[in-house]
Amino acid sequence: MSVTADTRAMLRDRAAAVLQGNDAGTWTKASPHLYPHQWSWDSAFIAIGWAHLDVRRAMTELEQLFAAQWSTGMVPHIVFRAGPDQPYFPGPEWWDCAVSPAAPTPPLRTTGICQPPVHALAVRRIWQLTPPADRPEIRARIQALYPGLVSWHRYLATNRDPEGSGLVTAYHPWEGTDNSPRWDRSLARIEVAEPGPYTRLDTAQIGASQRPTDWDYDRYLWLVGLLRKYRYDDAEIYRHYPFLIKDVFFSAVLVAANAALLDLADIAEAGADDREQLARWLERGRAGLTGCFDAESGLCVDYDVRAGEQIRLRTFAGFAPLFARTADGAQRDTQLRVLDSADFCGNPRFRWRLLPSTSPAEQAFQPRNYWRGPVWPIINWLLWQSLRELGCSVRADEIRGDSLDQIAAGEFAEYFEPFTGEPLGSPEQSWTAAVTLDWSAQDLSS
Ligand code: 2M8
Repeated sequence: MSVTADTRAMLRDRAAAVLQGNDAGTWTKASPHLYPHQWSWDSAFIAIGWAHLDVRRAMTELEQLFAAQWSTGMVPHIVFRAGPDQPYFPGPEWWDCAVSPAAPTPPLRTTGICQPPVHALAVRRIWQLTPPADRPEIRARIQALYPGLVSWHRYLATNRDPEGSGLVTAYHPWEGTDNSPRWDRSLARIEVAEPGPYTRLDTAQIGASQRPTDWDYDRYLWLVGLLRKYRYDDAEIYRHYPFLIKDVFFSAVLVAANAALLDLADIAEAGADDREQLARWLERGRAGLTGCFDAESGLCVDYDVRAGEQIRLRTFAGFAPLFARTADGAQRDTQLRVLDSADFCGNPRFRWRLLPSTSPAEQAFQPRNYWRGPVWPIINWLLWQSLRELGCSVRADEIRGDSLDQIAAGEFAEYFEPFTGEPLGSPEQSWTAAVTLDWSAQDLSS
């Protein structure tokens, strides 16, 4: 059953109200209670949502985030902005980023890791949505932000890829998809994991069965302790640290983001050097992903640098070639077939034909647990964007329609149970509202 145009317009208004409710003026809380600070990739999606309401506010969101950029170019995964009345664990004291000379100076306080670089995609969307009268101002603001975006991509293409493989090395499960089973074996290999006493705040708000386990948290926090010990220095981390993963999803987002920066190069009046470098990173990223494509499963596989082994699991990340808008037609067709197989969107028991975070065919699949099974709207938004750019507009539009139906039934949840569509995690999650605004605009304009 599909919702009517009126219901869609109401959904759009409710999505706008969620963003406005989480708006802190110049930045937006990722969600009202569970995530009260500014998160990196959340902010990028949020900026896309704001662009439908106010392009200036959308730019401000990203400018605030980039104000906390490290001197290495890294955009930190959290900028701690909420006051002590809105606690979050682990907070800035746990990260103690002042140990790094690259961290921004107080009062700015951040974490010392990063998340997928969706930001350039957001800037391109903002520009597309900018009304003619606002173009001079927004163009100037994009020009001012562009060098920061290039230096962010440079950080990922160099410090996070000293091998020059085209693949970004993730340092921590918190670099995007927290308790994905992709990390299970690598986390299990960590020998000591005694981070010291701590109290989780997340499970006081959300049922523990929908969140990472204490076993996971022990390892997450232990790894933060090691990063702190190495003073967040990439070379030191590469020498000693136990968790280094070539993350195909992160790498695919970087490919798409490099393409977006190239699309913006004229608007930003980028120099020839930047353009050449972006094109080189883009090609290197594509080649890197091709190198981890597994023809048998039709999926891309992550790689554990320390263990020297591939991570063979069926998760959404395996569709990295689609997320990177692969130029290889045969690879694209294989991926589209696997995407709609019973292992993913085509599972006959699914309520909607959407991409789950983990395949129901995996032993590790848990339909109500965070990144181990549920459907995430932002992942389906990235897939929708890619499919459109790859010319698969019919399938893309189905994903958009099903996603909107799911959100209409489930009220801007953080993630959804794939068989029942039950809303899970945090309610009023900003990025769910933001992608709803972007998807709804397609209805209202058609
Ligand atoms: C989730 O992660 C945070 C830690 O960063 C948490 O569980 O406390 C993830 O879904 C992450 O990707 C997301 O950016 C963040 C805020 O929505 O929540």
